Amino acid sequence: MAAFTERMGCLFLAWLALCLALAQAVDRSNFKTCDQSAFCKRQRAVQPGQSPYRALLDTLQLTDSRLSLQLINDINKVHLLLELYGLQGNMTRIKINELKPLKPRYEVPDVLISDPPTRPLSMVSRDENGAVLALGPPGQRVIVSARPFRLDVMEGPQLLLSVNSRGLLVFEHLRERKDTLSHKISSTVGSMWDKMKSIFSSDTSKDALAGEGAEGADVPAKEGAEKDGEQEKDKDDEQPGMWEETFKTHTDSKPNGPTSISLDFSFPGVENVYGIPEHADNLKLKTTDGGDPYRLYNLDVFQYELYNPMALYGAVPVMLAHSPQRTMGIFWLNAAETWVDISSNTAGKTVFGQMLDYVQGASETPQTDVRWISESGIIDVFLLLGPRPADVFTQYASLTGTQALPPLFSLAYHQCRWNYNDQDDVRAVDAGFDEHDIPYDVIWLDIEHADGKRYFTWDPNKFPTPRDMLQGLEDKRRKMVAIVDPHIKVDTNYKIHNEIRSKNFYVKTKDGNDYEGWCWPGSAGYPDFTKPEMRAWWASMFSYDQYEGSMANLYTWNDMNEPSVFNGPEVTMHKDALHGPWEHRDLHNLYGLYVQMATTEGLVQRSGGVERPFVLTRAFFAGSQRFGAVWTGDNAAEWDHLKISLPMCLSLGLVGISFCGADVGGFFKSPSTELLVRWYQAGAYQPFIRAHAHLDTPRREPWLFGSENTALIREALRQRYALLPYWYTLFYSTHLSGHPVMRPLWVEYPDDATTFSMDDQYLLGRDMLVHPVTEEGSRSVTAYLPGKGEVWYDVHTFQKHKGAQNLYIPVTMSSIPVFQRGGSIIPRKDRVRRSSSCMTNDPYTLYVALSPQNTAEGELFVDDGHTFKYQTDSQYIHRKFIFANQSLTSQNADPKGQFSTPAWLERVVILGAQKPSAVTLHAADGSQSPLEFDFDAHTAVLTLRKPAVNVGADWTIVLR
Ligand code: NBV
Repeated sequence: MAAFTERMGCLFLAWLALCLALAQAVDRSNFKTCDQSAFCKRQRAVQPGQSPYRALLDTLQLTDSRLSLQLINDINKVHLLLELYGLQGNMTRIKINELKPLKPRYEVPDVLISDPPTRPLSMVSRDENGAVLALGPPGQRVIVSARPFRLDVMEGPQLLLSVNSRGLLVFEHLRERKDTLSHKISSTVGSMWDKMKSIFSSDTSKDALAGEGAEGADVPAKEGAEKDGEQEKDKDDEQPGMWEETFKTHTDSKPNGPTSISLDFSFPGVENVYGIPEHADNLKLKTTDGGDPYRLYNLDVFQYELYNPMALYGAVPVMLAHSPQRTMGIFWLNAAETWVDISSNTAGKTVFGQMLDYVQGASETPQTDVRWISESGIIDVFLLLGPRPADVFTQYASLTGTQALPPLFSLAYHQCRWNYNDQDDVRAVDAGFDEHDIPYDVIWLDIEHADGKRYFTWDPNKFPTPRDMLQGLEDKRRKMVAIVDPHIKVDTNYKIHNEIRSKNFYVKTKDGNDYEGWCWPGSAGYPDFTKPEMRAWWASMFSYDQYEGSMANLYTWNDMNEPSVFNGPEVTMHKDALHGPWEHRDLHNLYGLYVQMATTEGLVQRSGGVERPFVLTRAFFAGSQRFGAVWTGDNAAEWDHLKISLPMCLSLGLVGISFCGADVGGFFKSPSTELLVRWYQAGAYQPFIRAHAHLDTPRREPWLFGSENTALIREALRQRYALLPYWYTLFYSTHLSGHPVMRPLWVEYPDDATTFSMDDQYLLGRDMLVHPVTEEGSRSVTAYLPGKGEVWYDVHTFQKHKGAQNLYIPVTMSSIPVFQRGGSIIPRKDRVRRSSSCMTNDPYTLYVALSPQNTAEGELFVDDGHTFKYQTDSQYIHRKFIFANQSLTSQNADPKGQFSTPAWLERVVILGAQKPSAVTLHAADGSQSPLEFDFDAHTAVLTLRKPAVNVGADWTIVLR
């Protein structure tokens, strides 16, 4: 039997390999459109303006920070419970659930870092039409309208946003299945659906509304379903796809029937919305009229296509709405399959059309309307009321936490491919970097390193002595990352499988058996990571005595954690699979987060809680930022894929996940040399930089493309390494604040409309602007330097340019257009070595870029780079540098910091300077000494030599 299964597995994998080889692009037919997803289709068929929901004002209760109120659906008489909470930090939370659900509905655990602190609400007025509540911040109110139910959030006279103003609140209540037989018939006769739809669509439902509790109708408030409602419910029950749904060869049994929810939000004055990753699309979200909504459903999409709203590996249900006046956000806390529709009254209008409207005085206020649809769970939504982009980041971070502070090495360069074949290969590649004088920190092992895809083990022939291999890397102060996927080979000789099975930790089928699917190892079980006991056990598997061959410099990569199930519906897990009492349907988008959470915990625990972990994940959800890095999955070696890596990572940064990168070089196919070089250059300025390639592609280590190209790649990586102090300081600040490391320009220039749809350039922090070359054969790029009255310095030539302007930049193959903002100070380590940890005690250079007012400011964060001691023992240095009145001062930005370093300041480079007659260093002990300097009149660069002060000390340098 085992042999038979094994053979079937091999056949399946052979078939899969063939498909992989033949396939060119995504096979869209493997993935559902909204029309093919019964709940999405049902919900989308509901037209605006016909809301059956009415607030029952006599049920309104207000206790300090919580408003509760029942809503009734006047068609089916089902009662909902609305709760509205005022939250500290200018947020409001709205929860809607059934008042009396037949059984509990799923509420997402483990994503919020704590119960959000509330703030008092107060009643301003109420009458029979509604109520007005004060939310706390001056002039902020929420107007509750009863008939039909809607909410409007106002600030003074300004309407910030409306909820259910288009009447798209739909809450499919749990129900008993009435007539199994008739349902079966109706669900198999697909064409009947069209007839049903025409009966239900506009006219009938309008009549129903008019007759039974639409505006003006006098319907008594009663709890639960009533008799009239029962009839309506029966009609509902007849819709296909409610109790069972088939897609391709897969049938989804739906023992709970229809459970989907939907709600609309309108943003008057807003034309730009962003976020809801992961999609391979532009940064600024598009309207979805006439196409599919953006889909959030973690999926392993083979050879994904660009510029469309199809789901990808991760999902963060957070959207930002931005106008020059205000930035706000919506956080839809639901882990089920979700679709987001976007429409706008200005979309599609040409600039000329808009101008014409303006001239004719006919322009209506622009408005963006969005509608969220999820398959199950409850409505639990946070309104992040801004008003500035920075406020929205702080608000969201206060709910889901901030980016974990990465170990410093993980911000350096990673070398990966599927696969490095054996220990000799690893040794040779590692040596190659030294031979070619290219810095690198981490070499990666993909699935072939494990013994028959049994993770936590090593192939005994290819990797017989993993500790020797790891020690070899350690000797060079380098690391390794090995893959640990969550599909576990069903094999009674495999310890991990046996333990999971005996502890009953596998996800179950709807019938209560261990769920099995096909994946790399053949038949595989999927651990139920939603169980805390399972996660604790998984974490314990990373301890050095359990994970044989592992050492402290081995870190982890979690792939395929959507989860990917080759023979499952849409290449993922069956929705009716069970995690304890919950269906996979309820929590699908959370699975990947839990895998990374448990793995991270394992890496922390193995060091007794001392060392910071590094775990890369492919699937993610809101809150995943707390557990490590993400990458954009299986891209391709094409110019468009290089281009899309910018908006994909920018979108993630906007919703808290800053540690993002794309496979450098492209995963599928082979890059041209030009593309590879450009990708290294772009990757050097993205948060996570890892080269990676598919098993079938030719080798592409950086020295395989001729010495000229090796030199170009070396130079790009050297720029990365020199800037590591800036990257690290930025990550520290993101770790504290939740502000993205990689930022769209509009985040810093919120009222500059030129920046709103830009996604071919971005900022790192506030102070560095990057416009990578992403076009084949480029001779030039045009970068937009923002900020009227600001200046920007080219970091390579030190040439000064005024903002705001479109700057034409001629480029050669060595160009990476990067600019430093006048007014900033950026720390660098200009002596690059073979790995970041070899540079730990190296001296710093400060690049002081003067503003037109001759001022500048910057920061530096230093700690040991790898432990939690910065948190537990205040082992850090946090400096603030200020240039003003011709003096550069280093101050302690945080007196709690206790760390010390031998690293000193070897140079200060002042851009946009004038020649001083003398330069004096004033040290903390009161001593003064003259400093040598050079002044280049042509570039206006003043270089101060060897201040030789400790980087953690107080000092001032005075120019005269
Ligand atoms: O483990 C093999 C690959 C991996 O290299 C890649 O980075 C992942 O995104 N993995 C997907 C599985 C198969 C890809 C065709």
